[in-house]
Formats: sequence, C-alpha cells, structure tokens
Amino acid sequence: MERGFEQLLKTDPEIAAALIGEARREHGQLEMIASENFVSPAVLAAMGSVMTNKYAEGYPGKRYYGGCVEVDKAETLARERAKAIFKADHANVQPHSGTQANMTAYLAFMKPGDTLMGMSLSHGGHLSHGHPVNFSGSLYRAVHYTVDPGTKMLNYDGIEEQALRERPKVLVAGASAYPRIIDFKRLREISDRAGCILVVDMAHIAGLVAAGIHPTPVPYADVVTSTTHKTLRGPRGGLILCPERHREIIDKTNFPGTQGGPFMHVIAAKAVCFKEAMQDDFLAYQKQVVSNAQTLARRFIERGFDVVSGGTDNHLLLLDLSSRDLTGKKAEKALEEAGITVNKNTVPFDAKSPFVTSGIRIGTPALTTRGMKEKEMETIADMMCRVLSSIEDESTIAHVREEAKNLCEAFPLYAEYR
Ligand code: DSN
Repeated sequence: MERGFEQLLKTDPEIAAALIGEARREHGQLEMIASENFVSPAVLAAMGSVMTNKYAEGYPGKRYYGGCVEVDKAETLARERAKAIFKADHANVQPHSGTQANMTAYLAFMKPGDTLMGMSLSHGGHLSHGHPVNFSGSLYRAVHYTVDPGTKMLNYDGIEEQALRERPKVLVAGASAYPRIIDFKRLREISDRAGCILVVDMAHIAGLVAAGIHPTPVPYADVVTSTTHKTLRGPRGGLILCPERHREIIDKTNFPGTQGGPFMHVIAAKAVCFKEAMQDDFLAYQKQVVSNAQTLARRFIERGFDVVSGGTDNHLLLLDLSSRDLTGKKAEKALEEAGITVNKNTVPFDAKSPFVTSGIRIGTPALTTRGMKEKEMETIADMMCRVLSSIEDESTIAHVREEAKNLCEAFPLYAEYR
C-alpha cells in the first residue's frame, strides 16, 4: 500500500473505506458500461500527484502565474503526443470534460440562437449535442437527425436533405450509443454543401481512432472533440483537436472563454495515456475490444436476442428488449444483482422514457483491459442471456453471480489497492 494511502486511512477512514470499497467493486464485478475503462497504475499515479497544487491559467510559455516550468513540460508533452497519435495540427488538452470541449467548439463558431444539428440522444447521440435539458439545447436552436427506421444506421442522404433544409451553423457528429462506423468523409461533404462547421465528438471511439481501426475524423472535421477516459483509457477529461486555421479561436474560447485554471494533474495523466497509446500493445488491445464486442453480439443473436442494427463495428452493442416484455431498467437491475454492470439505454424509436427504456448498452473496453477475450465473451453472453430469460428467478441470478465472481478472480484488477 502506498504511503499516501496509509495517511488517508488515518486522516479520513470513511473516504479510505469508500475507495477500498470501489476498488473491490471494480475488481469483483463484470464492468460492461461502454463508456468506462480501467486506467493503468501509471495514469493513476500522475492523476493523484503534486500537479493538482498548481495554478497555470494560460498555455505553455504564456501563463498568468509563475512557477509553471514543470507543468509547461507536462502540457507540452500532452499536446505533442495527442497531435502525433491523431495526426492533428493542434491539440488543446485543457477541457475538463467532453461536454466542456463541445461547449468550446460551439461557442467558437456559434452565437446564441444559431442552429445546431446533432444526433438525437434517444437514437444514440449525446446530451451536449443539443438536448433541451443541456446548455446546447437551450442556448442554440437545436435540430436532430435520427437513425433509419429499417437499418437503425445513419442515413447520410437523409442527414444531407435535413442539413440543406435547416441550414445549421454547426453540424455535430458522434455518438454515445451507436454501434456502427461513422462516415466522416460523407459528413464533410454534407457540411460543405450546407455551408456549416463540422464538429466531430469522437469521445466513445477515440481509442479505436488512435489505433487506426475506426476511420479518423481529423482530416474532415473543423473541430474534433473527445474525452480521454473511454476507449482511450486515460484520465477523466476532455480534448480538442483542430487544424491550424482554427487554433487561435479554439484556444481563446477554451481559456479564458469557458474555463479558468487547467487541471494540471489530469493533463499530466493525459500525457501518460497518450504515450501508452503509442505502444505496440495498444493496437492489439483496441482490436481485441472490437472482436470482443462482435463476439458478444454474435452470441446474443444466436440466442435469439435483438441486437440493434444486427451487430457492431466498434466497442459497444445495444440489446433491444422490447419484444421480450422486459425493460432496460429491470434488465440493468437484475444483471447488477448477478455481478454484471451495464446501463439501461433507449433504443431507436423507443416508446419508453429514458428512466425505463427498452434496451441496454453493453461495452467491452473495461473487460478487455482485464485481459478477457472471445472465450470469456461467449461465457458472459450466455450468463447474461440466462439472467435476461429468467429475470425473476433468484437462483439463476445467484448462480450467475457466483460465475461472475470466479471470472473476476481469474482476471484480477488493482490488486495493490484492495
Ligand atoms: N455519459 C457518457 C456515456 O456513458 O456514454 C457520455 O458522456
């Protein structure tokens, strides 16, 4: 156990107990929330570091505070590495989150009341893509595109027709629950025809993009926003990439436009994550993430479950439970009792509310980090099918919980923290 943790045990045993409890929970459950992952001890060390103490408003070499020599080194490394892995002209590594990265991108190019066109949240988009309860839906006139009712995939001709009709100032692409490849080149053509700025929020797929197994938005988008903690497997935080022509407006809008002091400890951890993304085993990891998701999807289909769009090209899949008289809410709860963590999720054209939903979203980044492969995915899909087919049966849930526990023991996580 680290010395810092020993001190935490003495100073604040309640928080220490919660941290230990969380480490045990993460180790002891099958974590299948598509947006979650497990960072390396190196990323954890950088995050829980002395750089949390430093104020560094501004950018490397141009700060409003003294004493920035070391944080300048960390931020410069983070920026250079992000530029290298994504082949971008410019990287701003200061956004505290993906939503703040999107806020910067919108404020840089839109005035209040301008039109923002994004994917509907209930079809797989994101709150910050114009949902009415989010700033993006109240500050701007938000209009939404959906997936095709038949294929449940994006219909680019339909998006083009809508963009020409609505004339958005910004078209935002990207998703939090869409299992298919997104055609960024086609979206660029649409944006050019509609005369709008293209923002791509690649938060979910950033790791796949860095590894080159999902097409990159970087050559096509005016601005690419992302988080660093999903498939990319870094600290919780945001990132913006852009071509040189937008560098000044993006930097100025992020600071001082929307944020104050950057989180230098998180920026140091982002630098570590970007370095990890340059290593040979990162490509193998990302390939395994996709192969694991495809294995799950195949197995669910073989077992008679409705996988939205018939499969997946990325790290996640959506199960539509509406034909089974089962809600996402009930499924999430039963699976959690069985030691498997997923989240309820609306499916396209869902008749149920976001608190109930007709589906669940299942992702593989976290279990793949633990070293699980196709064989384990088949076993887990079978375990999930048993729970979902006998949702009220406590003995089935108890059996699956035992199997989940054994599987977790075979792929240990953060042993030093437990
Ligand atoms: N809430 C995240 C997700 O689960 O996809 C997106 O921000």
